[in-house]
Amino acid sequence: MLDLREFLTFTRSAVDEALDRILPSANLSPTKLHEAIHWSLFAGGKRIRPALVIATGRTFGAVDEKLLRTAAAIELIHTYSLVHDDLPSMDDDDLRRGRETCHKKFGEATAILAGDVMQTLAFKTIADDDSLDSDLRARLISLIADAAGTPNGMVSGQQLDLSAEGRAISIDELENIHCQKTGALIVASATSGAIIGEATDDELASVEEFARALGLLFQVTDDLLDVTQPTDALGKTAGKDRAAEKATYPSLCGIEQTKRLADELARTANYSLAGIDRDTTVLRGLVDMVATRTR
Ligand code: GRG
Repeated sequence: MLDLREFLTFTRSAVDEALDRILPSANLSPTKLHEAIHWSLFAGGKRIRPALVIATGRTFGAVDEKLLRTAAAIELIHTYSLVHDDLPSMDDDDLRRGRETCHKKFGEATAILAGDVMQTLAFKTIADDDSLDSDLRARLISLIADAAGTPNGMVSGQQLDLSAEGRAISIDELENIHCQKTGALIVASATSGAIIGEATDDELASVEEFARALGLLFQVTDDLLDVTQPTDALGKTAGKDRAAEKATYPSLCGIEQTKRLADELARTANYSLAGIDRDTTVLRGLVDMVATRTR
């Protein structure tokens, strides 16, 4: 297995190449729409979800050729969710991935449409992926649609989050919001890779357990970064949660307790990998990277 930094450099450029092949050119009419999509996608996102698809797939012996389009499809869904999340009717943010948000640059209507295209293109990408047999494509589309939508996916998590604004919520409620809003797509990334790699049902159960802990760890570290890092380092507006009086792990249980929770989630994620009799070095590296990230 490659060293983690090499692995992340490779996945970033391979996924960017795949996205470039999948996307309509930015010069194609209507250019405003296509430019908005390119603006949002090629803006220096961390590409954690595609890295997870590829790392998990390789763990179970899948070749990159079979993983890359699904990895790119999940990045398309993730980026659409960020574009819509930044809209004035949702989080109303001006800065994303270190540059102007899509609606600030291209206007609100185009940002909505750019998000719509990224979502539909994601599912078309998997439907058209002739490196995978058709049953597998249908299984991936169903799995990813559940994770991106409702009743327990990203969109329902976003609705729960919006509905919780301005009122007190419990830790359990917060965990439920995050498992849906952020966790579901992270779990789908790992399980997609495992399914493409033909993992057994037992292995799949361990991957799900691993990714559930990783997804929550990702959100807990996001909450910590919001209060500990400046806007420049994050590439998005820092301190937004506090300004919006949003419930977060630090606001509900304090910074030190939140750090302990992050340690515990990292241990749970690594412990879940112990149930998989494969080389899980890169997956462990990803846990460490999420636990210690600074943006
Ligand atoms: C609008 C349908 C809809 C859903 C939005 C994901 C989401 C749901 C909202 C984002 C709000 C947010 C800041 C959540 C915290 C965790 C998170 C998803 C951070 C952004 O993901 P990164 O850090 O971003 O992987 P990059 O830019 O690196 O890809």
